[in-house]
Amino acid sequence: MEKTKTMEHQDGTFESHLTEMKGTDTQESVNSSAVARFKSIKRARRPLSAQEYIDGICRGDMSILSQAITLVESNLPEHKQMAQDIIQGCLPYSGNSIRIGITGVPGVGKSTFIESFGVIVTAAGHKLAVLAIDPSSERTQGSILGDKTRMEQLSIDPNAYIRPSPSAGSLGGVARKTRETIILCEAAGFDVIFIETVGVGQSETAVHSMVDFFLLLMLAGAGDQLQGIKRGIMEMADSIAITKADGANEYKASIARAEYSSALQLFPKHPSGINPEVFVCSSIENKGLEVIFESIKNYIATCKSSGYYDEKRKEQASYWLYETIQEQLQYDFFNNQAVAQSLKQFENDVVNGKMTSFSAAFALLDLYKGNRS
Ligand SMILES: Nc1nc2c(ncn2[C@@H]2O[C@H](COP(=O)(O)OP(=O)(O)OP(=O)(O)O)[C@@H](O)[C@H]2O)c(=O)[nH]1
Ligand SMILES: [Mg+2]
Repeated sequence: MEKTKTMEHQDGTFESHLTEMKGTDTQESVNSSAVARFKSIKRARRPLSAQEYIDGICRGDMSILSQAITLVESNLPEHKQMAQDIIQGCLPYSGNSIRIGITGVPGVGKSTFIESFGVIVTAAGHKLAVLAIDPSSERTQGSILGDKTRMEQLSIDPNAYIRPSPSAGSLGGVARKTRETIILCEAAGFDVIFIETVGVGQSETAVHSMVDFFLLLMLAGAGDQLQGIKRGIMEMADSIAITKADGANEYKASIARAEYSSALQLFPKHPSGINPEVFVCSSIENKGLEVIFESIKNYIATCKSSGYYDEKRKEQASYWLYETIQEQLQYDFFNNQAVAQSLKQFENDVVNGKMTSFSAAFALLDLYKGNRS
């Protein structure tokens, strides 16, 4: 464009090509027209109504879904009601997904597994949402956040949605928010949902109570104790997958598979009536992953026909009723002004032997009951 302007002078002569380049202008690092456009959009944006959120989610609008999840994660009282209205509106469109919990100690290969396994799931025509419950997220701002950039294929897959875990709050609170997020994702059309958690013993119960299938990832040859996996977590598992079964590790993985298979036989019978399987897989070499997905789908189909699937989802719904009551009561109690003002003093009295823990607890509870706002 610039070229034609400078080439022809007004008197009709042409400027030499050699003098054409007068040096380029320094490019602005910010595209100012784009900034102006975004600003105008921002100004134009009015808060959506609950119904607009619900409609947006149900037509699969990812931006509206993300905004609604942010409301679910918010602790602001004005967001809470809105979030509940949206969840309630989405509830009739939810429930139709395979919810898979994925757990394992740090370094077992969860993120790499989710990336490779996720690609298989979307290639099979599913829409996949990846959520996380991460008790360490207050420190790390949600490990999945960093992972999202590492999940190279999945993060650009139009059929996958990766949501970083909420970064603050009690485990109970974070878990409840994740459970509510599942409902929104299902209403948005996601039919497979992964919920990742670090298997260090706190969050597994919460994840187990919101999934249809609980997959425990294990390392070969590291020993149960080294892996910090408690027996209780193994009992919760619907299947175990030994990760990193490639190269020199392949043989060790097959030994571990045999060991875990026989260890599982000593466990109480699985409530579904289906014996947990032990798989070996390599996320890096993409080996053994399809068979895990097939097995999960078979498990779900069998549980649906036996009635166990519905029974478990009902149990989970009532579990979350009680969990939410407990979490909310605790939140109210500790955020009660009278309690907050006196708690430290009572604690000092308790640790200095001036009061028993019980009488201090009851005194604080009385304070709370008398000062409920
Ligand atoms: N050889 C091999 N290495 C793997 C495989 N999967 C993961 N790894 C490696 O194991 C290390 C840990 O993998 P991650 O996927 O980050 O493990 P993680 O469980 O998500 O770890 P945290 O996020 O810290 O809990 C990385 O260096 C991976 O490259 C595999 O299938 N084979
Ligand atoms: Mg990870």
